Amino acid sequence: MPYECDVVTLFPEMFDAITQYGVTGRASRNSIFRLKIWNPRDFSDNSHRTVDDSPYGGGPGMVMMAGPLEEAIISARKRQQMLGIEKTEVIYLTPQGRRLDHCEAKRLSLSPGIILLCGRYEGIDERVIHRQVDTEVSIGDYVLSGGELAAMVVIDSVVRLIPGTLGDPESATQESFVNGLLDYPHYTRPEQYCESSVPDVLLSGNHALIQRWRLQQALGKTWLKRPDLLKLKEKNGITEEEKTL
Ligand code: 6GU
Repeated sequence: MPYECDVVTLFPEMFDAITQYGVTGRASRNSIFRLKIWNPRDFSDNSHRTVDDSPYGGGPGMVMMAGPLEEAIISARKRQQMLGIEKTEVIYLTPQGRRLDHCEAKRLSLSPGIILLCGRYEGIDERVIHRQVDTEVSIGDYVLSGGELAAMVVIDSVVRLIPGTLGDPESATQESFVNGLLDYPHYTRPEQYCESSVPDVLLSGNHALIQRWRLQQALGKTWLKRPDLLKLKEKNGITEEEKTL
């Protein structure tokens, strides 16, 4: 069964970026995940398909109205229910949410499906959050013009963790953050490039030595660029696999 992603958005076409290209495009074609888009405009109560209105209390910009948004979410819930998914988590993309990290992506990848709610304008009517949203997720401390790019970041980070998405199943376990460290450096042909050569150990054919070198490199790079990650690693201890290196 595919991982079921229902997305509520005013800009359905933006999601072609994940269904048509690269790793997520292949995962979509191979039915590893399925994307179903719900446009709040289709749930508007007037012929102009209005979905926004001015904010109570005044102030700049517009706010997404509760009605069309909630109807779209309810339709998404019903679709997931029909597929046997009972209590689908509804996630609102907002800079006020908890920051997305590998752990959260992993957690979401273990559920059968999610509903992602993308806001536009100044935001959405607070009552939709109270009534329908389970989790608020941010992708970093900056403001985007809407939740769509953030939703695609969530989907990409989740889908690549689903078994079958990546060609080589090892690539998902070798990556940055999976072991709590940054990635090790990569090299390919040519062996000599502008006076710079590939580290000898990678040409040695000694797999144990290569694994050990890669762990050293990952540790060094993490220490230099992201020492905060090492603090976490200290707390969690080294893995059984790392002990063998
Ligand atoms: Cl999830 N949404 C929006 N609109 N802006 C953001 C964000 C999300 N995360 C960081 N900035």
